[in-house]
Amino acid sequence: MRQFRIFVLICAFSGSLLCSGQMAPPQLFSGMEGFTFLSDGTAIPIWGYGWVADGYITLPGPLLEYNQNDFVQLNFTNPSPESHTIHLHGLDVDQVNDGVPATSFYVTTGEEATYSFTANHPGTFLYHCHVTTTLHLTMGMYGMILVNRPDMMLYDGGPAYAENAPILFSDLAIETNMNPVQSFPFHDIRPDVFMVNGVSGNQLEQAEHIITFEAGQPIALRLGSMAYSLLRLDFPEELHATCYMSDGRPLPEPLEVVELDIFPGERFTVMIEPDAGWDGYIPCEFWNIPDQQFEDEQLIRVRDASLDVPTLGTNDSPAGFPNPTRSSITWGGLESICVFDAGGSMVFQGALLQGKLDVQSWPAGLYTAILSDGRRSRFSVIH
Ligand SMILES: [Cu+2]
Repeated sequence: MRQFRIFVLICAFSGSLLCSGQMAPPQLFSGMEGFTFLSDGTAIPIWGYGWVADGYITLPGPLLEYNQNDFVQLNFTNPSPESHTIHLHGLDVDQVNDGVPATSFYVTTGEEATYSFTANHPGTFLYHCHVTTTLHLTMGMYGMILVNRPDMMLYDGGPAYAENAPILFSDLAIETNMNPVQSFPFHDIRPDVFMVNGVSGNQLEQAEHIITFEAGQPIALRLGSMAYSLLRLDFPEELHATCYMSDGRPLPEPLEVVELDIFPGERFTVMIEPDAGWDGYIPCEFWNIPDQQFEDEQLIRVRDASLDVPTLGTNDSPAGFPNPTRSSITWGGLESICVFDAGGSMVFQGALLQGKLDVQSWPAGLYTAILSDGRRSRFSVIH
């Protein structure tokens, strides 16, 4: 009887391991059939990374977060028609796990791979595909990596923060994304879309892109650039901005910052502790590097969470009806969408007739609709 009880306990324990996901760690995939929407609603083709469990790619790719000293096994699968890699930009990894194909390996179509490393240093890092790099970058194959400390200090002996705000700058050239045929020298691209966390213009006024704070609670801005442009940030004095880290290492001395230049591939950690009641913007200028010309400005809004201010959009994903469906699904008030199947392939892009999408001839399965304002809605087709 005693032995039987022990056996039951072991089963219950291993069951909880399975349930907590430890037996199946999250897996990234690469896709070449994605879309992103510009602030004017134009759909632009992208390539990129996404979680296998989600089934769609995003711009930028998913934020990867680890704790200092984690032994990371980043699982990656490539169902797309071309080879890709994950270059772990700025992390201290060995050569074979670095994702530079000539010195490590390509992940070819249909292959799976695992990148392994120990996250020794807390800080802000990046990842991107390193295959025909300029082309795969401008198509959208990049994301941010944060290595945090569980005690919420930036680094051993550093200041404590209440929250991370990941901010990834990037840009793209519409012509290249519309017709992605070949790589090109870095200085030859002339981007015409300038983005913060994958969006621009009034998309940055959506609730999910506004940095909210509680008075007295410092926020760690995790700044990184995958842009071809030079970034020039202006920190209003009410933010009390101090730079503590550069490229994943502490600065010898913290620096109060008013203006900060960020070159391609650089990362900075800037702490802000805004004045109570503040609601304003961090202006971010994009400058063309070869000819030193001003290109564009994006505004990151920072707002006291206690202010009752209306904002554009929400994180709420509108539910289609009926769901699951056999014949059609309707979203009230929507005009156009992109839909992806569970394998990450785009199966529909275009206008809806009175919010209605006919799915009668579609294979049964789980689908993700991406709405023109960037929100997502999932539904199932059954037969
Ligand atoms: Cu690639």
